[in-house]
Amino acid sequence: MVNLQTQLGHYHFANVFMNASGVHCMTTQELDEVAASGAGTLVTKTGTLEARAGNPEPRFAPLQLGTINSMGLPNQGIDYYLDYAIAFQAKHPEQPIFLSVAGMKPEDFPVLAQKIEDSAFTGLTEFNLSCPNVPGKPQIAYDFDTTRNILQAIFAIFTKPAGVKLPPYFDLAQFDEVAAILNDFPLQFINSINSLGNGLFIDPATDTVLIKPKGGFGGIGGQYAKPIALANVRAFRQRLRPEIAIIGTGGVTTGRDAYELILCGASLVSVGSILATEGIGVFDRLSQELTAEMAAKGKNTIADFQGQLKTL
Ligand code: RRO
Repeated sequence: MVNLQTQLGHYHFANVFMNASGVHCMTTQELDEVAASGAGTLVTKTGTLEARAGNPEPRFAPLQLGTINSMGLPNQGIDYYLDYAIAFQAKHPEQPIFLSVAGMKPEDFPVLAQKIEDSAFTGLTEFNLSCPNVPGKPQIAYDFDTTRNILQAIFAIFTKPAGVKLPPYFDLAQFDEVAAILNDFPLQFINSINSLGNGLFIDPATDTVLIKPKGGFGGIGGQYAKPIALANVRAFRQRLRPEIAIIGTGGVTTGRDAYELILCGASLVSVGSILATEGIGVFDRLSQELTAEMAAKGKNTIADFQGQLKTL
């Protein structure tokens, strides 16, 4: 019998699938809908110290093979998501969830960390180092010195299970350098990858861009991202300490896509674009498809094939 159970550190999940932060997780209603779906866990929209309205609309568009977004970190603020997570864990002690947070400046990260440290939250915290869409704010994790400094500031005070959301990298030297930084900290996980930052799509009928912020530049997700996601998960699995688990994110549209991310080393699989375009029923479809793929390959558990990509 195939089962989709997985674990990350000492946390157990009934199913490998979850939403990607940003999709279907802005409000308590959306979060409750993910919780009630076929997903194994959920993550909140990335919360900042203060609530934010985000960028002007239109700021999201579906594409033929994915999505483009420049939301600009709209969110209800850390207190809203922390309150939700603490209330959720009281109701569902067996279902650990993820809280995503980000600073608008490096000094915000230890403030966020202290708030979570001092709270009753017992789940996992994802520090988002890779938002591509706030005008004037570069993606933190492309700046390796700042990344190290932020992790130092976080782990000087933070003792709860934590991970980082990373942008896609494209050069093997970058994987070496980033993994060396990450291996110096007591991370439970990384989440790889965020959207492909600053892509551009043009409407052929009108010769205009599809979204308003930043002249049309936005993060690309969906099938465009899958090969990059596979490579990032694989490259980090080969370089990170084995205790640092990987949440694989990027382009998962079918159960086979999830199977491939797990082959590359993912312990959990999150879905963004396909959740945004297909809706909450996607979790049941993906679970059925992954179960069928595993059965066809003679794999009963995630551990039976996790990280076991074959090379030539
Ligand atoms: O809100 C966003 O514009 C956004 C964020 Br914080 C992120 O991490 N990734 C993304 O594609 N959009």
